[in-house]
Amino acid sequence: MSEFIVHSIPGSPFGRSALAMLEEKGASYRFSPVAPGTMRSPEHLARHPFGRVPVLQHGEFMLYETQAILRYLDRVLPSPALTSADPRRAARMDQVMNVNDWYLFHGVGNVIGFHRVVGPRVMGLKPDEAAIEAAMPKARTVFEELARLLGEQAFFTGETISLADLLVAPGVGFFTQTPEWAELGVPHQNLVAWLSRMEARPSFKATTWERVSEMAQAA
Ligand SMILES: N[C@@H](CCC(=O)N[C@@H](CS)C(=O)NCC(=O)O)C(=O)O
Repeated sequence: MSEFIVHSIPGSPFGRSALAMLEEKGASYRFSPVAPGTMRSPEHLARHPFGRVPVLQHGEFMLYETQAILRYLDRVLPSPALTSADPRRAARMDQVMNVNDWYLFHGVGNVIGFHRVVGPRVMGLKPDEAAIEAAMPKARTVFEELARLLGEQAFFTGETISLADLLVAPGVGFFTQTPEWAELGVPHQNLVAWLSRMEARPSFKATTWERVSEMAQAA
C-alpha cells in the first residue's frame, strides 16, 4: 500500500485528528509540515484550495476535510473498525462530528482557541477579550450539548472509540489551556473524564503539539 503523508502544522486540532487516526490504526505515515506563512502559497493551495490543513496524500490520491480523511482511513485500514455497524451509534457519531465542525470549531474553537492559545503562542498576540466574551454563549451550548451526548458512556458511541472521539478530542483538549475551561469543561465531569481517557491513549500521546513539532523538525 502507498505511504500515507499528512500535510499539516504542529498545533492543528484537525491535523491531530488525522494523525491520531493513523496511530490508532497502527499505520506508518510521514508528517509533511506546511511551513509557517505558506498556507496560501500556490504549492499549498494546489493541495487545499481553501488554504487549510490537514491534507492527506495516499499515493496519487489527495484528500482534504478531516471528516473525509477519517472516513477514508477507516475504509482503507479497516482494523480496528472505528465506525459502528449499528445505525443509531453510527448516526450519533455523524452528529457529534458535525457538532464539532459546525458549532465547536466555528465561532467557538476558532475564536477562543485562537485568542487564548494559537495567537499568543504562535504570533505573540494578546487575547481579544471582547471576541472571547462574545463567543461564550455559543461555547456554553456546545459544551453542554457534548456532555449531554456523551452521557455516562465511555466514548461518544459507546464503550469503544469512534471517529467522533478522534475528531472532537483535539478541539476540546485545546480548551484545557484556557481559563474558560473552568466554566465550560470542569462542570461536566463526564467530559473531563472522557478527555482524560482520550489523552491517555498512545495515539494522543504520540500527537501532542510538542510531538508533532518534533515530527516537523525531523521532516
Ligand atoms: N473543515 C476543515 C477545517 C480545517 C481547518 O480549519 N484547519 C485549521 C487548522 S486546525 C487551518 O488550517 N487554519 C488555517 C487558517 O485559518 O488560515 C477540516 O475539517 O479539515
